[in-house]
Amino acid sequence: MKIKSAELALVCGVSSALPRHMQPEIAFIGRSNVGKSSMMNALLGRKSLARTSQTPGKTQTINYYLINKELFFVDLPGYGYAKVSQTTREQWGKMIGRYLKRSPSLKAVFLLIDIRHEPGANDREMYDKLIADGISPFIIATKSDKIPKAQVAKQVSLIRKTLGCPSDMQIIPFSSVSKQGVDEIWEKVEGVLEIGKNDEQPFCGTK
Ligand SMILES: Nc1nc2c(ncn2[C@@H]2O[C@H](COP(=O)(O)OP(=O)(O)O)[C@@H](O)[C@H]2O)c(=O)[nH]1
Ligand SMILES: [Mg+2]
Repeated sequence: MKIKSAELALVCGVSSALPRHMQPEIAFIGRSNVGKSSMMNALLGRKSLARTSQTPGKTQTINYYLINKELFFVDLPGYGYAKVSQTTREQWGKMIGRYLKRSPSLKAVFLLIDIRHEPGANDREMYDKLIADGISPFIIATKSDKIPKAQVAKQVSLIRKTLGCPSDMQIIPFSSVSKQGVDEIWEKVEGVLEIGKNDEQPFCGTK
């Protein structure tokens, strides 16, 4: 997809009502610091549309980026950041849960996992929650430039095994530095949009 425009169109707080619009939504979720903002910027070919940070746990809102006026990238708050209170963490959990259940235009979810590590309890919980909600996510193994190429397949297998993904669920190695995976992810997004085009009712392609 050629990016003609991309802008932060809406920011949704913990208690705000979820917006309703006609454009489909593609959501991105993952542990705080997993590389979500960097990935969105890499996908959009922008340096700093989605703010990246050295300080994890900064995004406490749901950010809607409108792309070419035709779809939204939805940046969900990063989970699993230790240095916030239990109450804040619960609020985030609820916010994410509410979004996943209620957003009528949600078409697909990308779940980001750091390729260097075995998925943690939070990642497994998120994966299980998505599956329980009837959403089969696309898994992105981020920061692939940080490990030797020869280890990529092994780490991908570890992610698959730890999360319990079915063998036909694709896990896409990605790096916002080398740009590995950018084309594959766009292919997935475009595929989902294509499937959704004929639906009267906005839906999640995998719901
Ligand atoms: N080497 C490398 N570093 C990355 C990559 N993606 C993100 N980072 C770094 O990881 C940190 C967190 O990235 P950010 O995109 O803000 O993560 P977010 O909290 O998930 O949105 C920043 O210091 C980024 O520069 C990547 O693909 N490769
Ligand atoms: Mg971020």
